[in-house]
Amino acid sequence: MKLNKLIGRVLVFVFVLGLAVFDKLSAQPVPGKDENVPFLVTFGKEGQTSWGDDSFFQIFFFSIPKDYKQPFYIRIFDPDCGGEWDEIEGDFNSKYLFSVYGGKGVDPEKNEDSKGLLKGVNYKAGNLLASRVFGSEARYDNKWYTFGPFNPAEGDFNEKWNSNIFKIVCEGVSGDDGNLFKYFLSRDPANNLTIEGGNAFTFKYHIRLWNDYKSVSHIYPYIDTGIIFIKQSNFDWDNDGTILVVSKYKQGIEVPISNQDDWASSKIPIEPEEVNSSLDFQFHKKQENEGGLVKNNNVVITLENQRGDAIKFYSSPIGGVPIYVPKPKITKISPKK
Ligand SMILES: [Ca+2]
Ligand SMILES: [Ca+2]
Ligand SMILES: [Ca+2]
Ligand SMILES: [Ca+2]
Repeated sequence: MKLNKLIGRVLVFVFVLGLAVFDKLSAQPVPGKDENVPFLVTFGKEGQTSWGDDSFFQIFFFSIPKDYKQPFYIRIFDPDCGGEWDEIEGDFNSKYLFSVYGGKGVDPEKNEDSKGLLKGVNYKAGNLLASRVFGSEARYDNKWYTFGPFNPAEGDFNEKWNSNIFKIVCEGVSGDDGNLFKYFLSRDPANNLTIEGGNAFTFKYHIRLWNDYKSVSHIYPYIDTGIIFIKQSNFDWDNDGTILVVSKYKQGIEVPISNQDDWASSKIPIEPEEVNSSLDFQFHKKQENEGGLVKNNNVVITLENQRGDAIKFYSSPIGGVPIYVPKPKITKISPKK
């Protein structure tokens, strides 16, 4: 091989490696960078479900690779409900309990109840590591609050992913207002510094959509071995735009959307080529010529497989953002005689 050709190949390799590392490093904001979701949202339990939260709590999991042994932190942006970002009903009079869990019972692959999808089950199994109640507090308005330090060994170890799993629950314990916030899994208490190979996931996403026409939000469910179809369910979509499902195999399947305070569900077939990769659910806002901007739209989405098991969506898509690859047209060649 000629030297300049070799150098070229090495440069390409370094570039690709760099991209892979960058992808890993961008995994800890929640919502994730590729998701382009402005905020998570949880309402106080005296709120109306018609404002876009069906259950008044939400759960997130963090996975930390086994070989990361330093202390880590879970940071919350705008944990208060008041001042900037949050959604007021009457006056700001709501309180939210954020609690962090580790230890046995947390890993949802071993404890179904931990997913927090079924009514009346204990979704708080595990050891309570930290908690705090936030109301309307100027001190934490438009600012970060830090939980930790936590020891990665305090998590619930998952062999398949070779990672320690932690969980954070946000519950609207009183009031009726909407708390908008974000998380960051950090190796520093005062700055957002990523942990290589770390990721975050949930089974039920409570989010705010953008207040503009052009921004598209995404979620990236991971399609594990054995999945042949998935059922999507979305809540209180306010008839806002379209949800498209894209993969390397799907150019864009439109799925039914809910309107006000109701659920819409549908089944989406999975092709063998889509197993062990992520799908891209794209949330396109209703446009000006389609009836105008739907403002402050809070929505919930869940996914399950053909057996009724909930499907994870990761803040950083496993295997990267899927891109549709058009299939080459096959021309039949008649066999030679
Ligand atoms: Ca605020
Ligand atoms: Ca209120
Ligand atoms: Ca907030
Ligand atoms: Ca809504």
